[in-house]
Amino acid sequence: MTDSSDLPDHSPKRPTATPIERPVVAPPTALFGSDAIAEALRALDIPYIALNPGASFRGFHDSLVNYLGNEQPQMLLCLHEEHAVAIAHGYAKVTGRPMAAAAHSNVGLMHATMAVFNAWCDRMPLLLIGATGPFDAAQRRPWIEWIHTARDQGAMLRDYTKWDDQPASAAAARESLLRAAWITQTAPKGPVYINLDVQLQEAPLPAPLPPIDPRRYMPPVAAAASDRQVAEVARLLSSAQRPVILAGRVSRSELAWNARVRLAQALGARVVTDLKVGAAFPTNHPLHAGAPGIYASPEARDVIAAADVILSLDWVDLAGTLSAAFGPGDPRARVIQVSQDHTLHNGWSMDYQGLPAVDLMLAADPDEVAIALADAIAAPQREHGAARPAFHGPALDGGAITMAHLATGLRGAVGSRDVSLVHLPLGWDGQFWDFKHPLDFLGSDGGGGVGGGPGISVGAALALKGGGRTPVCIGGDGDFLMGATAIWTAAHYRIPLLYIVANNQSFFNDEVHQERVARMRGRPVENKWIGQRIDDPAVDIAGIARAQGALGIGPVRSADQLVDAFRQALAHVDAGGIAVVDVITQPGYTPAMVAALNHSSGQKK
Ligand SMILES: Cc1ncc(C[n+]2csc(CCOP(=O)(O)OP(=O)(O)O)c2C)c(N)n1
Ligand SMILES: [Mg+2]
Repeated sequence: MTDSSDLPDHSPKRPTATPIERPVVAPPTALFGSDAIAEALRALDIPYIALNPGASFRGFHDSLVNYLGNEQPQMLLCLHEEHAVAIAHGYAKVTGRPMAAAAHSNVGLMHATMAVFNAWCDRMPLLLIGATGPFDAAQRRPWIEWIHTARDQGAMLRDYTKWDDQPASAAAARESLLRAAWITQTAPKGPVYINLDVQLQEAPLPAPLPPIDPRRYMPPVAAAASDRQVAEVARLLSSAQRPVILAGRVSRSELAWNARVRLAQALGARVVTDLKVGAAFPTNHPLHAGAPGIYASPEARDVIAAADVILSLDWVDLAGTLSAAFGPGDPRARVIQVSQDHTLHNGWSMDYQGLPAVDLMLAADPDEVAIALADAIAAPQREHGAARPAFHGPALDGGAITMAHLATGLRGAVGSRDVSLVHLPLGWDGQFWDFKHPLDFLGSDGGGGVGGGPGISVGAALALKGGGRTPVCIGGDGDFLMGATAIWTAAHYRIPLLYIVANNQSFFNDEVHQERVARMRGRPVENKWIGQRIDDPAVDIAGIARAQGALGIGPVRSADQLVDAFRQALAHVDAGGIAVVDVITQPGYTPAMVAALNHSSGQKK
């Protein structure tokens, strides 16, 4: 059996950014080191390379334009390296496949790092190409190539990449790219980094590289559980009284989605899902417990606490969720974990979370295991009542806008069209919007790095382009303002996207924290906004959008204007554009979110 990327592909057809930026002519033969490197990228079927330019990869840049003709991969110019990586991250969230990104020697890479961390924590593939001034010091141009040469650039991101390399010849660079492409796509997926010496890129090729077939260097890695393990888990689950499935990091495959539904229905298992990762189970299904959240809802916690057997399909933070449900000490239920994530854990990043109690561990792909279990447990599908009714939103009157109004207005404007929510704000409540398909929601930024939202949304929109789904981002104002210039890349390459800013005019998450501290210390809560509020002057978010060639609408201040504003924006998106709608939104989080933020460090579990 193979990795989930080999499951039948239900993702939209490979999209293309609008073909602009066509070079005049392309020469026929590979003459330089970077020509061979660019050729290897093409052979690896890398569709795009998002970048901000730099002299350290000017040879490679030339090869992409003048040797490959800026096609396959096509360059996507970005205004910040963080966006280049975030775009690749968003693209991978939809397709499960890597795009390339390139970052200039050390300073560009420094800009890129937070986005690499986000992709790492989200376990998304990414082929990051960097460059360095000549490693041979005798060849360095004065000053600039000295400041842009660092002993070990890979060290900057070695702790949150799967692998990195600094090859010393064109032949070695090609091998390095093949290895990188294989590693990044092999589960658990994650970013890889290759650093290209400027001299290696610019040196003439001594001789053409012998042709190779890259497919022979991408062996699928067996990721299925053994028949014996599947039988054992099937037996445990079938004899459980109150089985619960925690559907975590799974792929966008429809086949695996349907298998999870079959499995839950055959077992009568309750299912919990999570807003940190993409949609994993129909949220309106009668077996789905509570609404998905960044933290488990009270209903989800109750269902978990009552379970006798728990099947975790690579659930993010299994230990934290179990302790939130069962309290301190060992969980009462038997716990089955399906995950290969431990193979990535290292001593630097604690994104591996707490150590969960696990009675049975399948180091296997969660999609493969769900399919195998659904096939093994051939019990008749039980009746489970009617689907949960859709969210009944508040009246869209002339009053101030809450997140519930925003969701209701969006629902009114999109009607029955297929929408992918590519990013959601911290104040979102999972009950606002049902997920009925793996592409209905793509999960969060992974690493909690604010500013990732715009780039991730643009990358996801790129991958969804031409696939019949409308990409919609709803993001915080703080997140938008940190990453706002990613909008230009979408405008420039005609990537359709509806971007709604839930503008509470604050880094509100941290107002909640200041309130908590004030209460703990008996100090005035009224001061919580200081150093948090983004006002006086209020930022003209629609203006920032317009200034980059997007349609900018707003600020929208009353709920009765929402549907019209969103309809106007959608018309622009349907015509191939990016629209940004600034919605002045009342601050507020779900009770589960507030409780989690107020759980102070050092507090007993
Ligand atoms: C790069 C980065 N800087 C700071 C933070 C701390 N932080 C977490 S949430 C948040 C506020 C984000 O603001 P916004 O997107 O407007 O969402 P809101 O909190 O208002 O719901 C901040 C500053 C972070 N997570 N990442
Ligand atoms: Mg905010």
